[in-house]
Amino acid sequence: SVTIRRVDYTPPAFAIDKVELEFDLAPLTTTVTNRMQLRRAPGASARDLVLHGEDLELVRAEIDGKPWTGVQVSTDGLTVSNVPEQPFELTLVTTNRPSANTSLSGLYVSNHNFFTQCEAEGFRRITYFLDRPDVMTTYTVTLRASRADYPVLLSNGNLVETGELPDGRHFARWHDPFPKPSYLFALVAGKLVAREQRIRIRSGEEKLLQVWVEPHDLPKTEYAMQSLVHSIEWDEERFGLPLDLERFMIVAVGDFNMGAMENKGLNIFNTKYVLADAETATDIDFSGIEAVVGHEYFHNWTGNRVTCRDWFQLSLKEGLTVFRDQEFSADMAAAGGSPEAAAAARAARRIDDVRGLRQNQFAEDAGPMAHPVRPDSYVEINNFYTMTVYEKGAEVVRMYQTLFGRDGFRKGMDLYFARHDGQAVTCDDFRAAMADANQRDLTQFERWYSQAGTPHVSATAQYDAAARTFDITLTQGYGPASADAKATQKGPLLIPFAIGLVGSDGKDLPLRLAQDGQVLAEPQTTRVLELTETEQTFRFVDVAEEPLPSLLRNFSAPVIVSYDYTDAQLTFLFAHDSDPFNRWEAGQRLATRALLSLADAAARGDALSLDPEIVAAFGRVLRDSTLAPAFRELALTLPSESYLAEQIEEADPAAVHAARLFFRRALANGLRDDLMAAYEQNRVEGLYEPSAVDAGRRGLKNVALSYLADLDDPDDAAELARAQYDSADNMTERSAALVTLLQIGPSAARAPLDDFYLRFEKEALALDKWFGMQATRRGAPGERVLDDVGALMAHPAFSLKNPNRARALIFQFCMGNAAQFHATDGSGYAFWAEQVLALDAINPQVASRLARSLERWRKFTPALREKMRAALERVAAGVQSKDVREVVEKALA
Ligand code: DPP
Ligand code: ZN
Repeated sequence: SVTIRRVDYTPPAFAIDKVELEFDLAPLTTTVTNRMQLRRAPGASARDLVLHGEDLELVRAEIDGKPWTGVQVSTDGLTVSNVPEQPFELTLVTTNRPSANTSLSGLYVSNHNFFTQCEAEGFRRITYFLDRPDVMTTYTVTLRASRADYPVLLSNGNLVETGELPDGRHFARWHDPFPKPSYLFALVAGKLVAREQRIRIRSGEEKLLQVWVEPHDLPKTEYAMQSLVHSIEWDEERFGLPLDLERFMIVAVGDFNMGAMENKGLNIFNTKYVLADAETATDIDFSGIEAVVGHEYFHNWTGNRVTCRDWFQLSLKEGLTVFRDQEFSADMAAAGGSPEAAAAARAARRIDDVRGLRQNQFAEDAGPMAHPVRPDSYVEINNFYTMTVYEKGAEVVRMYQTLFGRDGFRKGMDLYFARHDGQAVTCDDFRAAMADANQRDLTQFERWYSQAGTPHVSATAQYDAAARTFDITLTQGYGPASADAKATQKGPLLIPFAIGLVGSDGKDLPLRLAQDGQVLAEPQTTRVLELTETEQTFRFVDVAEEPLPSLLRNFSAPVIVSYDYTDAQLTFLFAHDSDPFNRWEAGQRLATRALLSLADAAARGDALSLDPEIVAAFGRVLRDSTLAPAFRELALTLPSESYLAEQIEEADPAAVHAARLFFRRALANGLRDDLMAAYEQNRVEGLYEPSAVDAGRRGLKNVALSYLADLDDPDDAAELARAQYDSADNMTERSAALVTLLQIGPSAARAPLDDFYLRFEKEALALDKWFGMQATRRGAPGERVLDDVGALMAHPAFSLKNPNRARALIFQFCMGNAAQFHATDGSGYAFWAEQVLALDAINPQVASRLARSLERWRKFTPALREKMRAALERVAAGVQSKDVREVVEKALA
């Protein structure tokens, strides 16, 4: 395999002034006529033009209207020899085979309609091109197809012409006035209908918004449209960024590798992030739609108007756009509530985002695929659409805002667009805009982009009662990491470290920071310290009593913090910290510590026991009706088994499972009445609404139900769950009830499971849930959930070719059911190897995601490790794609 390196970047030798594409669409063979106006880049002297291309048949090549014979086709492209010195027109006619394209990259067919997916390198599967993001040009696209089969013909930009053709065919011509890289090209053709809405933006211009779906799905598009309208308003309000095209389209497709794609003016979405109604979608689905609609819309500026110079800069658009969608979701959740409710809603979003980051990105950063936010090399770029590029990248962007405030961040954004609109740029350009707009030297901050691994900060504190000073010493470094990751770790980072000091009454003490003999600024209760050295001591003065430090408030940097808290101190912070993130964090620290010691005892075969003080601490939060239900739900949710396994040197998933189950049972038995009360008090009456407040209440109620199902006698819970299933008028309640019944046991769940299937037989997204909940079922001791998974693979509704379905069953089992996947007989790993190889032949991108579920194999007990290695070696021996090969070879290295 060929490794591509960032240091080898060279600018393109040719520029494309404009391109005209004509498509004669037919499922078996589609013909593409590509007419490009080309010129040598200034200073370039290459005689040959080298274009990217894959799986294409070349029919004809012409230069300036004359046949050109100097063309050489290879497996990855086309070389056109001795091209003219002066600007010239190159015409290439090629064919491709959409219905045979199971990779879902390039032009493909899904349910008889045509779709494209071009990011990162799919455009080269449509025509020969300079398929790299720094080649931007304007596109005019003509689509021709049978009118009966493909009444709707869409591409980027504005519709300029439509008309009839002989033989029942018709055409549509689209022009996109904005120069764009090829990865943002899109076309859609088929039997689709649109929900439409016209809006007026601040300039007074009217815009047409459309959400295109299959006809039977039209009633499920209301929420996506509403989310789009909110996104457009929000980006104008918060960042002054308007919608720049006459129309903006979203199209839903059931076969899609990713969540969605931000093609200019024609976003293509996985149905999962468009279609929703109360009956088929959960609160989590609704909030996913809002976030992803926002995300793709926000790319219109951060990604499309200003794009990436090369794929190493992917986080330039992804980290920034994830940060923007997180802020959007938080603002939406907070809208309309009291200040307290708004703060609670924001905190809940922050906790959710950080939990995902710590569970998945921290593990990635500690494993064989660890890479910096701006990677230095890759074999297959599709493998680098990662948690690090997206989620850690978003944290890096958030740190600018933490350092400079909202206004300073906005100034940096304004300067970024003033400098770079219409360009393909780098992460350094973004950092320079932030630095210059805020008159700040951000040289050291560059290390956040270039160093892999999760930074560790350890804190120690010293109170001097006589001098009334409190010293906090912060030391930064990295934990164990792969050799490649270690090699990137060159020096200390600039870490914005937010801190508060909590007094014995539970209230924040005023903070007066002393530096160089000076007391800085007015007292405040949270201060962002700037840690820049490997070790640094900060002194607070006039501290009236010995405080308890509240560290890294609101998770002000993507780091692991250690501090020697006692259980009693954590319990105190869990009850009092004014920073809601850290209040939640104190409970998580308390639980994690107990869970890890329980896992240790379980691994040794010792008896398990839990301090009643810990149960009491959770009980107090559960009962505290001044806390938002969404917060209480998050506080009651224990760290996942996979997160806990990451914290252990040599993980034993069975022991972790036993520990977590024991902890849950202890809470259930200790808090039975409180859980029952939480269940009763948080029933939501009236019409279903996916609001943050209602969702929080349902969430708390359902987490209470799930604990009640872990009582020694789960009969009451079974009865509640069954009644909830039967009376549910929305998917959140219905699916939560069914998951709880599955947790109690297969016999309790059998009838509702059958009912669910019959009810939603024709609803693909709901059926995904049906597969998923069976794959993640806990299973009784000695029971093999894998046997169910095997049987479900033979179900007529199962298909490996549909990524959502494969993810619902196979990924959910391998990534969401740790104890069963890591069964000591190795059956989970054998199943994994078989499915990775089967998917590899169909869809390498999907296969490669599944392949990653074994990359932390070295962290497990020796017996499991050996079985995992054998499975990895089996895949390495049989793999075809470079996608999967890169993952397994890095894992085994
Ligand atoms: N469509 C993917 C995203 O928006 C890749 N750009 O993140
Ligand atoms: Zn994105």
